[in-house]
Amino acid sequence: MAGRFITLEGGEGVGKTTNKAFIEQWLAGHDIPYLATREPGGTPYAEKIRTLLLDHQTEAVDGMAELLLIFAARAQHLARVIRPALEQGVWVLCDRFTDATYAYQGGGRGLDMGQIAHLETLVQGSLRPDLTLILDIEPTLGMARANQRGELDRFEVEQMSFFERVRNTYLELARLTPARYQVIDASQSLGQVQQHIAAALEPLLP
Ligand code: T5A
Repeated sequence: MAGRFITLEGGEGVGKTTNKAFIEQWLAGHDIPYLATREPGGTPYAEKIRTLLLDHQTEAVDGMAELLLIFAARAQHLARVIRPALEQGVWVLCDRFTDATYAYQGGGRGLDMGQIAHLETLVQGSLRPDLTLILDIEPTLGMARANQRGELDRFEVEQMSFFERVRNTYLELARLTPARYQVIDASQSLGQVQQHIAAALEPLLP
């Protein structure tokens, strides 16, 4: 049986990294073979593209160049890591995936959603996550949390209006396809957030 594909999404500082560790514990506790990975990145080659994407650059980066790099990294990640794992029955937990591209490049940068959808089909075929957890928080609160962690990357230095558009795009994606998404209020205590995450995961159990 194919593994299940779970993605974690949300704006900056919503707690994806923190809750990814919780989901890993949950999967291990249910004896589910799993692989935890992230985007952009997930393979040595794709991680090099991640570095390029997140590092501050001396020249302005064209939105289309950024978009194509993200999908180039994703193609590598899918071919080398995600598809082989799912085919072997291993569950894949991925910190960000294509919903982040809709939210950041589409919503945030204002790139054409139709072009993103075209690239999604080109790179993924019909593969979509089985479950996408969107950790939702007011961008000001998320950025306050992100700021505590130290130096900000090339995305984190954007204006607050950028992060508002990112958030609204995530919420719109969830509204359009409610069966695949669970929106979780990430301003709650970590314990409450994790209760909601566990409840969202339960229906995936065999
Ligand atoms: N990107 C990515 C695109 O533009 N397009 C794409 O297609 C893709 C895939 C890197 C960047 O790439 C962009 C978007 C991103 O800007 P990333 O590494 O996932 O992606 O970047 P971040 O969102 O910055 O992820 P982080 O790991 O930096 O933040 P997290 O994981 O959301 O937050 P986390 O877990 O580190 O928590 C932040 C702080 O808050 C606390 C934690 O302890 C921590 O200190 N915290 C809480 N505090 C109180 N209550 C809670 N409920 C808390 N949850 C966490």
